[in-house]
Amino acid sequence: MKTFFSEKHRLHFPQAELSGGEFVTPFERPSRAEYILNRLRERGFDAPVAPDEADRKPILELHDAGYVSFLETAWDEWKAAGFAGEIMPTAFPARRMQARCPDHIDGKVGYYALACETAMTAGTWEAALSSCASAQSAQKHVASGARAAFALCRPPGHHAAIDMYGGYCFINNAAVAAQMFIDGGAAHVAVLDIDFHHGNGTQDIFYDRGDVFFASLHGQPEDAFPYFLGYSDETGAGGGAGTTANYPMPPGTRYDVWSQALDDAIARTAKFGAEALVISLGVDAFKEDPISFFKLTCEDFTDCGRRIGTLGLPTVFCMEGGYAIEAVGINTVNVLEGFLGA
Ligand code: 5XA
Ligand code: ZN
Repeated sequence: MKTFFSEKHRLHFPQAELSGGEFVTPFERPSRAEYILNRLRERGFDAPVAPDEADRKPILELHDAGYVSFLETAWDEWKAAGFAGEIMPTAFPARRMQARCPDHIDGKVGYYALACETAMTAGTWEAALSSCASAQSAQKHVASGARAAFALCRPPGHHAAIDMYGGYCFINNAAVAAQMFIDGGAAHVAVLDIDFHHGNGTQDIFYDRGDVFFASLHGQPEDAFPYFLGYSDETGAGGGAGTTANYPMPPGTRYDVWSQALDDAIARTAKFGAEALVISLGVDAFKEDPISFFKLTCEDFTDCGRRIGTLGLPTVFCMEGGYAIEAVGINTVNVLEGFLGA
């Protein structure tokens, strides 16, 4: 399986994340990619390939143009406003307030952010674009006949909604890959999100569409970020009624329960008639992840990959979360190896 990866991910490395009332070094950090690359090498995968330049067309098919332009110019506007630090939101359009985009960059940041932990810096936009480029090149590789490809995306993407960033995500890489399958002629595509956190952005993007099935296995919103989406009664709307499936699970969930949800999502993907599959590949369901509460083991990730592989679909894996830094490479590659062995 080919890996697509851009060194430009390093351009995004905020110094601070707001976590538990403190500023800490972000959990989502460049060294995550190094651990994954090392493990791929150790396990004999081919050296990663740099992606083609990002194509903005599918990005703009899914994301609001004002949002994309905000991401592109935010850093310059922030500096021009005289701010010395990294970009962080301070005010949000909360209940009974106006959801109108202000002119001042401080207000714009709150308008487009869905959470506070994700800082932006000078290189964030370029890194986000390069991350999406990896997903796009992986999709093109699979659309040209490869069984599967791995996009080692950083920053990740599944929280990025039509017009909101947060949860370390700016452009929804997995959604863009799915859209490219549709643009290439597929009538039905599935996005299966196995990251610990609900893929609120992907759900937002495809919620009223009947051509993309979205399933997410995640920490229940009562207890886990992003808190305000991901309940089991969110099942799609309008033309997309019935094409969203949420599997929220409680603290302490182990693989026996988690894998039942996975099997159900897999069965529904097959029933949907998906012609291609995009996996939002987060490995933060791992038992030692520092910001999550599921209890999957390293071996469970291999079995998870094997079960996904039984679908026999052309598959693009897009990297999402996973912060148990020593194990992030092992668990990621275990999914890929399990898939290949299916
Ligand atoms: O999948 N999403 C993540 O891993 C980000 C969680 C951010 C929590 N503040
Ligand atoms: Zn996550």
